[in-house]
Amino acid sequence: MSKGQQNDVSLKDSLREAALSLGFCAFGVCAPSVPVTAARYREWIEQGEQGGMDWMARDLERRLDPTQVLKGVKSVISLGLNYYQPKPERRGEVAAYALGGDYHKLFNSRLKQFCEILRSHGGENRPYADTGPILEKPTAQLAGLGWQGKHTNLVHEKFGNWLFLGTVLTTLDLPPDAPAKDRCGSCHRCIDACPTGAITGPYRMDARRCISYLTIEHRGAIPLELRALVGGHLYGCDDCIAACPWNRWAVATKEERFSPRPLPDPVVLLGWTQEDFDRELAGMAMRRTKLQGLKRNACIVLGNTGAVGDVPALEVAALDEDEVVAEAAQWALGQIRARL
Ligand code: B12
Ligand code: SF4
Ligand code: SF4
Repeated sequence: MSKGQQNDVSLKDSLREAALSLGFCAFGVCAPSVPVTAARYREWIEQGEQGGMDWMARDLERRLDPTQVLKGVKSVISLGLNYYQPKPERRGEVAAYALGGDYHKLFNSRLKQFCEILRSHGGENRPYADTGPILEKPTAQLAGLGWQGKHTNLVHEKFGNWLFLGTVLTTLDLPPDAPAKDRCGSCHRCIDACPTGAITGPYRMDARRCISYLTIEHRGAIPLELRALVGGHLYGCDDCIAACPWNRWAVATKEERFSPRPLPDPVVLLGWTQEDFDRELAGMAMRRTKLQGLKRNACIVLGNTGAVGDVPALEVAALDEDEVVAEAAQWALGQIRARL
């Protein structure tokens, strides 16, 4: 090994230590190449499987090629943050990632600190977590953090399915890690666990059927034929990732910011004003669905799980000035009455 290579290795080791001391639990490096799955991404867009997430079809070449995002990029660093925690029992299930404070804030501030360290070594950097033009899962697989399971999410051998991912493009030249191997084998538990059939085959998912998409990203009415399948999910869905046997060694996160915050029953949410929403969900990722979306979701949950006690609040919601909420409430009333 030449002296230059040795320096790169020790720089990478010190960056790994810095990342771990900032609270990240996984670190890996890959070259800035177009992932081999890029063709699959194009296919996905061509088939319209992104639904209403139009931004996914924009700037496609840039999204698939890190060299178009940062001029002179030599390495891509992938980082993972553990968010596992047992879920509180409640009517109206909320995905684990959204139970506490918005992870984007914490992740971005950690990434900023990490980039300051990179800069002290002379690198120019671009940090991303979730919202940037980066395919974070294929990147993390290339950097050795884990593999994209049949549900398409990244699975880590130790932390299971409960990792947030972030990516830093850097002009520093770092030795790459070996890509992680797929360890799904003949398992198909995640596919079986999906209530809506959104995992249309191994490693393929149609976002238009996914409860996470329908309850968070989708604006307007939830398609009639999918409403009963949404079941008790109020915001997001963990069914496929929770079913994975690789979660067996998952350990609870130490991040206090992710601790579950109180959230009232869906029937109470129906009576919320905009002020209630702003006050109660301040700093939470759940705000993404907006008040209208949250009330719409609450109606679907009540339609699927509610009883006679929920009827008065739904009758008020059925007169809501928002058409989507009013229609969802009428649907829920019909479901409850049919059960009575
Ligand atoms: C859009 C998006 C969504 C969409 C679409 C989901 C999806 N699977 O892509 C919706 C809203 C549904 C969603 C839901 C969720 N999301 Co999301 N989402 C994203 C986002 C912004 C982009 C992902 C993307 O590019 N999708 C496009 C598809 C085509 O890409 P892909 O999944 O990589 O598909 C590849 C493979 O399927 C493969 N492939 C396809 N067909 C075939 C066939 C064969 C034979 C093979 C071998 C391969 C193959 O090629 C494709 C291209 O690379 C990322 C952040 C980011 N910038 O990456 C977060 C991200 C993926 N989401 C995340 C999370 C946590 C979730 C949820 C768990 C949240 C929840 N609990 O409700 C669910 C999980 C649902 C699921 N099963 O995927 C995390 C995942 C972390 C992890 N450990 O993997 C990310 C990385 C955000 C983050 N920074 O932490 N999400
Ligand atoms: S998040 Fe839920 S609906 Fe979406 S693919 Fe996974 S199990 Fe299916
Ligand atoms: S549940 Fe099974 S098939 Fe699905 S990601 Fe986990 S190991 Fe792979």
